[in-house]
Amino acid sequence: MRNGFTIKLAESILLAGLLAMVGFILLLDPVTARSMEKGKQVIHMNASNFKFTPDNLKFFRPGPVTLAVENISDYEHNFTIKNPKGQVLESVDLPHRKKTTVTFDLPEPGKYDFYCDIDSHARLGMKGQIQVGE
Ligand SMILES: [Cu+2]
Repeated sequence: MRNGFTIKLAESILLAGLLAMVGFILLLDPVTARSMEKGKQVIHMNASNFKFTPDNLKFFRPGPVTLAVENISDYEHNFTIKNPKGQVLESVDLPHRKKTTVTFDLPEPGKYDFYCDIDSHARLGMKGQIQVGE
């Protein structure tokens, strides 16, 4: 009876620890956690003056990505992404106070730079990177 209780208690503590760990990982890095889901990957991103949030995304493998980019500022912005060779993959304007959905393929492992192509916004910090693979 006493031993059974002790084992049950140890199991409960172990389980609680595991759940806490999983919760912590999800809290710590929601983007990476979400990228582990199968199928279509939809990531929410904010565009403001002069920053994308998040500005750094990682995916384990190549594939299609859908970004829901919300321009939370009162100014026009743009989302342009280049492939690892520096060629423009996709470029969409982001009307102010609106959410714009953009879908593109990340065909190969590597680093994909994205930025706002309006005036000097990228130089002011409106840029980021998507990494595919290790
Ligand atoms: Cu901009």
